[in-house]
Amino acid sequence: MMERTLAIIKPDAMKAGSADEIMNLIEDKGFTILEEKETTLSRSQAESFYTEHKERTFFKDLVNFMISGPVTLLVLEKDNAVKDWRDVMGATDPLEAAEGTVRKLFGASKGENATHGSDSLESAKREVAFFFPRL
Ligand code: 3AN
Repeated sequence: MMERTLAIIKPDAMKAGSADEIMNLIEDKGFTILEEKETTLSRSQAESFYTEHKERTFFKDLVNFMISGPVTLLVLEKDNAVKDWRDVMGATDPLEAAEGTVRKLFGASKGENATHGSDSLESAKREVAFFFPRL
């Protein structure tokens, strides 16, 4: 089924100058980049985007990291996009991510792990609408 998912190139990968390389990899894997927007998230935007994690111990660190610099928001489209983008990203912890995955290539730690991807079709719908209400 044709799906859309939200990807975020996080501040660590932006700072490292890896955004273009990551977008090339995304296209090489067969995704169409429907939307691309560089922005710096406000604290309230980051808190409401990650609201499902607000009871987790790392919530404050996560929000502080996500607002620490520019990010690139991407809407990706492809057959089976949600799961396929999670597979291309690799495990949350770059140390556990498979060879060739984005987090293995560009991530440093569980927090600074280069990219975000929606974890279900439902989340994808919410997350795409959160940043791109027109879609
Ligand atoms: P994923 O993004 O792979 O679905 P989750 O849902 O476990 O991972 O975590 C949500 C976000 O919180 C991730 N993007 C990750 O970078 C961050 N995170 C997870 N665990 C930690 C941690 N121990 N310390 C800091 N940030 C974390």
